[in-house]
Amino acid sequence: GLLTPPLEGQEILALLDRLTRPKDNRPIQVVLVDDDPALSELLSYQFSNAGMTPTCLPSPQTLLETLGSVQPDVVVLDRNMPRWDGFEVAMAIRQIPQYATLPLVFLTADKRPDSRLRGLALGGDDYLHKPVDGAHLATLVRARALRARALREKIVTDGLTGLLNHAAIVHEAQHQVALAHRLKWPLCFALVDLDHFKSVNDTYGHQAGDSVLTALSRLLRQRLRRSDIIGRMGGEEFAILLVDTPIDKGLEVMNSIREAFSQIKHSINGHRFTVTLSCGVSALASVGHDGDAVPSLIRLADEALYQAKAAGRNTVLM
Ligand code: GH3
Ligand code: MG
Ligand code: MG
Ligand code: MG
Repeated sequence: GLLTPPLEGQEILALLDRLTRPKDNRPIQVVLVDDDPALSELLSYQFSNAGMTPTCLPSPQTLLETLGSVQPDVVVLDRNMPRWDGFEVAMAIRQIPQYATLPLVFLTADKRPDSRLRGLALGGDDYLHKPVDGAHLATLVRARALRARALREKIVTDGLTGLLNHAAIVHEAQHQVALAHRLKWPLCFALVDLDHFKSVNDTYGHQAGDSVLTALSRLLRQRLRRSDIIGRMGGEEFAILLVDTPIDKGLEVMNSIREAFSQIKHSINGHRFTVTLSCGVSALASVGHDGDAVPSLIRLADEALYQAKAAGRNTVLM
């Protein structure tokens, strides 16, 4: 927190843009690493013409930082660069778990068959020779990008509700905490747990229970802002990151959701019934700037949730 420099205006706008824009509409980001400036310029032009956003690096020196800031969909990598071997770069990238599924395309003048095999064995998804047909490369990059996005989407999504899964919400929480510190935004974390959900399953069946879970996920999506982040922690427990939200506002929002949910008449397999939820809310402001902010946020919200249950359920507490 204190060690990071304040953001410049442009940087803030870029962050806000990334936060608020629907993820699927993000143009495909291609990072091209090649020491040949003429080739980079040509390919860059072709990627742009195909509606993608290229970033060219003349050497892999700053590639890791670029991966972090650009979040590319595909990396196109030269093999022979002064002082660098593209194969070693690929190995280094593949050792980072977060980049295990990042498509890597080798584009090289090295036509030896054993080089091709090594490139593919090291985790390259394709091995193309120079000179390359621009339309071929652009089409291949787009297809790989879309497939990688679909895969990543699946990895972070809860199958029943379509919300973020546990790992993804914790990951997002870390990101949002860092952002909130830098932008000096308030941030709330809410844990929601359905009341007496076991008896819903026992009385009306597991399928009815599932449909209550999807009803809650729909309500959360309707009631929260697009910039808020919603996940299913597991079972009948949900987590929400209320971005740029002070605690009084967070309590108000969660209370209106609690109220609206309790009004829903579930009608499943001929049964009609209502279900309530309890909610615990914590605020970043009461956690401080140490590295353990996310576990603290979760623990405080969980304690508040426990109090809400003890207070008779159908309750929101901080
Ligand atoms: P409390 O008000 O104290 O939270 O009581 P509860 O019954 O909701 O809590 P408990 O932890 O005893 O039971 C949670 C139930 O949630 C048990 C489990 O069968 C059910 N559950 C968890 N995941 C799913 C799911 O994906 N689908 C369905 N239908 N039920 C689930
Ligand atoms: Mg080269
Ligand atoms: Mg529970
Ligand atoms: Mg419960």
